[in-house]
Amino acid sequence: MKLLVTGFDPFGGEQINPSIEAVKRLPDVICGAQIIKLEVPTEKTRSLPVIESAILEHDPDMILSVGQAGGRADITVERVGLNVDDYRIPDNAGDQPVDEKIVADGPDAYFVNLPIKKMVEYIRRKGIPASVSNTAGTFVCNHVIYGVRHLIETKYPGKRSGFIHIPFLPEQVVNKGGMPSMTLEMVVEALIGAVEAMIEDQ
Ligand code: PCA
Repeated sequence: MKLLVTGFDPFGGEQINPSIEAVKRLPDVICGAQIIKLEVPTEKTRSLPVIESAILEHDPDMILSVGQAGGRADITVERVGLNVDDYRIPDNAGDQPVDEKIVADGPDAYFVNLPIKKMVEYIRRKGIPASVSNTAGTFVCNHVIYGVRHLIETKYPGKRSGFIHIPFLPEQVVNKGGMPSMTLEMVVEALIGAVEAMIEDQ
């Protein structure tokens, strides 16, 4: 079995994005499954083509994308992607769509097709706080959740995809007045737990 796990480059004035830092530190094999790691630009236009090229190159069974959600206190496994781009800040290419559809004639939303409750349970079992999230926002992460699910529905049937948001790292919040954070070691452990749940569910 093959899993594609993606993280984003830094955005919004941050020097690092913990999502790609954590993804890079994952083992190459988890529970016998091959883990392919990919950095995705925090850009509306390039994010999905970069992921689709990796799907074509590697033919993964499942795709798990990871993104930073600054301000959240725990690991959140996302339930749904909405068919809307409504960016509160410009993306890394300077794009700032407002109330635009991602796919003109696509459904309003896609539920992710990964075992989200089991992923939360496996992360919690490692002693790491986690929960299901019912909104991924309307920025590039939501774009990727919706867009990858749409690719699967329309071009790559049988694959499964989903998304995990992670908090800031402690070093990112030193001057952010009480903003929650989580260490990179914990985030990496959490992602391993989530991947174990995905593999066992397959
Ligand atoms: N988080 C952003 C996009 C890239 C990332 O890591 C988001 O939540 O949309």
